[in-house]
Parts: sequence; C-alpha cells; structure tokens
Amino acid sequence: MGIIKERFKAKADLANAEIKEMLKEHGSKKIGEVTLSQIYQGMRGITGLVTETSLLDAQEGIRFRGYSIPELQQKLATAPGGGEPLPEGLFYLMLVGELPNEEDVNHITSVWQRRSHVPNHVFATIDALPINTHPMTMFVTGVMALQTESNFAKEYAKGINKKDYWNPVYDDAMDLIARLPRIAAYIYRRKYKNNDHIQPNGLLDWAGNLAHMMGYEDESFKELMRLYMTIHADHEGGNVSAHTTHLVGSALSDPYLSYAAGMNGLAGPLHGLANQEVIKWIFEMQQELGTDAPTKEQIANYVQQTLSSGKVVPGYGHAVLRKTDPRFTAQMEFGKKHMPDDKLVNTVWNIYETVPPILQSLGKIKNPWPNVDAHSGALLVHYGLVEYEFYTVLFAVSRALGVMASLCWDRALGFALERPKSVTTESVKGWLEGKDEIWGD
Ligand code: HAX
Repeated sequence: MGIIKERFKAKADLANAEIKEMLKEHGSKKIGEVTLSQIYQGMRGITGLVTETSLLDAQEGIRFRGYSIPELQQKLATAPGGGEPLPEGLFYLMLVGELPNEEDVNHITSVWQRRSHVPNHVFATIDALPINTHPMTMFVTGVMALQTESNFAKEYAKGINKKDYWNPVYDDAMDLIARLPRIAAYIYRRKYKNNDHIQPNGLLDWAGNLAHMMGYEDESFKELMRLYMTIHADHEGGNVSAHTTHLVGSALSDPYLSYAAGMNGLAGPLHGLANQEVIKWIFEMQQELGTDAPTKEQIANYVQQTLSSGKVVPGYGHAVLRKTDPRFTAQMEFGKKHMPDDKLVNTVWNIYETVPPILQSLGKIKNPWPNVDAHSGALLVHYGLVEYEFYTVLFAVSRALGVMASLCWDRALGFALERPKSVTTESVKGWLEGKDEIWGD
C-alpha cells in the first residue's frame, strides 16, 4: 500500500470508530428544524450531510480542515522560488487531515505524474465533438470516456467486500486527478490553438504542468494556476458540484461517474459557469460604453441596466457567505502584486466598490458581496487567456481535489445511499389541514 493511502486508512479507521461511538450515544439528538420555506426555497440552512474536507463560515469564509486561505498561503509548500501554495499540499490536508511537510507534497506530485497517462480513446472521443461544443461539455465527455479505467467499477463487478470500497475509490481518485490537467489542456489546444498540442513536462508540479500544456510558460502564470487550483478546490459539501458528486457516489457510481455528474452542476451559470459570465458581462459593458476603463458612475448605470432587464450581476451574491469571499480577496492580492496597473483588473476593483451598495439597496439580496468568480477571469485575461468559455474547465480541474478527497472519506466511513424525503404541494396542503398521515416514507 502507498504511504499516503496507508495514512488515510489509519485516519479513516480512527474516525469510523469515533463516529460509531458518537452515534451510539447521541444519534437521536436533533440538529435543527426544517421550515416549509426551506423545502420550497433550495433547502438553504438545512444541515443534512457530512463533508470532512472543509467548512464554510458565513462571515469568515472557507476553512480547509480548520485552515483559512491566508494560513494555507503561509503554511503549505510552494514551488521552488514560488510564493503560492502547491495544490498537492491542500489535497493532502483535505485527505489526511494534517498539514503535509515538503516531502509529502513532493510525493503527491510524483504520484500524480506517474498516474497521469490518458488513453487515446479519450482524445478520440473529445475529437468526435464539433469544435463549437462548449469546453465544459468536452471536459465532462472526456471524463466519461475515461470511466473505462475505473478500478472501483471493475472491482465491484468482480464482487468486492463493502469494507474495501474505499480502496479502489482512492485509486480512482488519484488517477482521475492526475489525468485531468492533460484532458483540460487538450481541450484548450484543440478548441483555441488549432490542435497544436503540447506534451506534459514530467518535471513540473500538477498546476505548473497544466499551465505548460496549455501553452503558458510565464512563471507568474504558473503561480496563478497554483493559487487558482488551491482556492477553487472545495467549499464544504452543500454546493451543487460537491453535493452532486457525493449524491451520485452514494449510489456507488464510481468516482469518474460521480465527478462527471458534479461537474455538470458546476457548468451552471449560478455556480461555476459564473466565472465566464463575469468576463462576458464586463466585455459587453466595455463594448456598449466604448471604453476599456469605465468610470464607477458608468459601471453603476450598467449594473442598473442589468438588474432592470431581469438578469443577475454575475460574481456577486452567495447562498451561504455573507461577506466578501476570501477567495476573491486572495485573487485581489495576487493582482496587486503582479499586475497593479492592468485596466481590466482595475475595472474588477471598481466594480467591487460599486456593486455592493446597489445590490444592498434592493433590500432582497442576502449577500451583496463578490464571490470567487468575480475576480478570476480578469487575472487570466492579463496573461492572454481570453477564451472565457474555458474558465469553468479550470474551476472543474481544481474542484476535483475537494470532491475526490471527500468521496474517499464517504466510502471509508461507509456513508449510506442518500435519499431525502420529498413531498407534493397537495400533500403539504393536507398536512396544513392536519392530515399528517400523508407523510409516508
Ligand atoms: N444579482 C441580482 N440579483 C441577485 C443576485 C445578483 N448577483 N444575487 C441574488 N440575487 C437575487 C436572487 O436572484 C433572488 O431574487 P428573487 O427573490 O427575485 O428570486 C434574491 O436576490 C434573493 O437571493 P439570495 O437569497 O440573496 O441568493 P440565493 O441564495 O438565492 O442565490 C446565488 C445565490 C449565488 C445563486 C445568487 O447570489 C446569484 O445568482 N449570483 C450571481 C451568479 C453567481 O455569481 N454565481 C456564483 C456563486 C458562487 C459559486 O457557486 N461559484 O462557483
């Protein structure tokens, strides 16, 4: 057994015993109440699942195993001469539950390099799609084609003891993460660079190699990719991509199927696709106003126009957060360090000063502050990555770290098939009239 697999298994065994004990003693304790509004309005605030890898605080933002983003920037290993954390370190932290040392991080880099081979039929499947296919469709199609490689599916077909599910799921998780940069870069080069593909560089770290295969050799772009892959990885368990991966995995669909399902959710404009929508919205604003440096007053008018045409302002608002997203702040800091005079980046900062009071004045928006997607595109455009339809693919590569670490935990802890109760409005009316026998199971 590999060293990281062994450490994970030891941690999971301990956690399993602890949870069993906890449930024996406290299993019948109530954790909250559910209102009628909550079941009609997206289940906001209902505590309904366990995700070990990270926890979101509405005021503070995300913490990965207790560590905030600035703390991770201090504590995780960087590339030689670099300043941003290597996402390999975050993955180790989410999986094992402890901060890795530099050797652990290097070990994951080399494991992922070793496991990164993508079979040819995956590229052939992507090639079969018309060139105007959205990159997220190509990406999920590529992942589905890769499902032929699932260890879990093969072991299940042979007949595996349920105590051992975690083991091939772990291997699938590692293989899948290792292979995603190659698939993402292949799509990028196919769609936007005339099929001029770039071979992986076996000496580079996971995010650095992604940048290289996409054709971006600037060291500060590689640093951006390391930061980007770290901050987009996980946002506790209830968001659409994480929850979907967990839900589909609970049916014992293998990690490839579960991850592909989750990424179909990430491709929605209220979730991960918001990163492309932000840049599209800013480009449209620039075009309409005839300037690449709109004033705050011009921005305010454009925001009002967006709202009055019944659209959302992309990159603003959140279902859980109630403050500026620390993932936005981390990107802002990166912008201040690497490109303080970039016009588009400055426009993003001017939007940040303009939008919140306008959204607040509407009186209905619970969080007028920017989320992660409000900033990412402008940094990418700075380096020439202007093909904004591709942005959600980068998000998806990063999100694999969180959802795959969580899926390992789901199977190691033996989590059950997820199957909440649903009701009809007719049954709700009956319940309101006191006929509670309608709540069958
Ligand atoms: N612009 C305009 N209206 C907004 C808004 C925004 N940015 N954010 C929320 N609202 C509206 C909602 O549409 C809702 O309107 P109705 O009552 O008319 O339906 C009202 O304000 C209350 O919404 P809320 O309770 O504050 O927010 P929700 O939890 O329902 O939704 C969303 C959270 C993120 C979906 C929402 O804020 C939104 O649509 N934002 C823009 C899209 C976006 O940036 N998505 C990315 C979110 C982060 C993420 O997942 N990244 O991957």
